[in-house]
This record gives sequence, structure tokens and C-alpha cells, in this order.
Amino acid sequence: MTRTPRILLTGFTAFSSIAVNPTERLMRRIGDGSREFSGLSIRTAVLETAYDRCVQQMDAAVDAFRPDAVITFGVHTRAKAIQLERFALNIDDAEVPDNADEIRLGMVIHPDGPAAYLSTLPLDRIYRNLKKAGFPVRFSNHAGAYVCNHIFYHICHRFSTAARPVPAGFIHVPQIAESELFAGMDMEKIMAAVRVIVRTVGDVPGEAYRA
Ligand code: PCA
Repeated sequence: MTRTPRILLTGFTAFSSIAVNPTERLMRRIGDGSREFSGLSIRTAVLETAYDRCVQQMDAAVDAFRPDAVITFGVHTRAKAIQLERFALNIDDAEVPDNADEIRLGMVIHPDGPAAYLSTLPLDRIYRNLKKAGFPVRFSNHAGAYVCNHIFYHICHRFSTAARPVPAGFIHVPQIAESELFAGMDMEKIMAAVRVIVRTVGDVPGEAYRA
């Protein structure tokens, strides 16, 4: 028996020099139980751009919703395309403070975890579908070593021991074009790309969505 796939989507708040985080806007627009995605049960959360807090918020959202798939989104300042992140690295290492004023340099995230996790989202399918629909998209081998990588590593670590497979991963989007000097993407276009991504993840048949 298959049931409606539950997909958790997350974005991040503004941070550092990013006054408007498109992924927070995305989450507010999609909202909980979005009717845009018929046949899917969608829950959204906006995570604080802070190493510890975002993990607490993610765990609370996962515990409450028990999703079948988790897609986390963040903004990449210099991205010109949707960036499908392949590897989460077991390291926090950024000179930029998080929103709790914490700077982490060369700190291992989980001492008992592997050096990296590979995203379990269907990245090839997402790439193909975005390309087909005309969106700029590229693969990226890692999501940096700041808060986005931190949450990416955390969810992969959490689901690595789950009783059933829960596809999980991280995708970077560009800044909103009007707030950006040399890169960026129109908000409507980012939103449309996210629709394609969510649909693709929701369409993946198999184990994950079996009751
Ligand atoms: N981007 C940052 C953190 C929050 C966000 O949206 C990053 O790439 O780490």
C-alpha cells in the first residue's frame, strides 16, 4: 500500500550580508499543506542560520512530521544557477559568524560520522527535469562549510541509521535578482524551479513512500 508522500522543505533566515534570504520567502510562499502540490503532503520550516539552533529546529520538524523525504534549501551568494549539492562534509569551517555570533573554524560536526555523505535525493532526475524545463542548473560537489553544509550533514547523518530510506539532501539557490549586483535569479523563477524539484522528489517511486 502506498500513501501520500510526506515531504519536508526547509529554508534559512537572513544572515550576515544577506538581507533577504530567498529560501525563507520560498517557505513562506509554499506554506504548510500547500495545495500547489496535489498528491503530496508538504510541510515547510524556516531554520535559523545558526549551527546549533537549525539542528534543533530540523529535529523538531522531523519528529513532528515524520517525512518520507527532506529537501533543504539555502542561498548561495555567487550562484547563477540552481546548485544540486552532492556531498555533505563533516566539517564546520567558515569565518562568517552565524546568527548566534558563533564562528566555527575546522570543527568536526560528528566525531563518529564519516568524512562525507552523498545526497540521497534523486539529483540526476532533478537535473534532467530542471534542464528540460529550461532552468539554469549545475551540480556542485559540496555546499561549503557553513550552516548549509552543517544541516545537510546533520540530516544525512540522522537518516543514515533510519529503519527505512528517507531521501534527504541540500540544494542551493541564487540570490534574488533585484537584491544582487552581479548574480541572481528572479524570485518567480526560483519558485518555479523549486516546484519542479519537489515534484521530481515526490514522483520517485519505491520504498520510501510505502506505508
Ligand atoms: N546559505 C548559507 C547559510 C544559510 C543560507 O541560506 C550557506 O550557504 O551556508
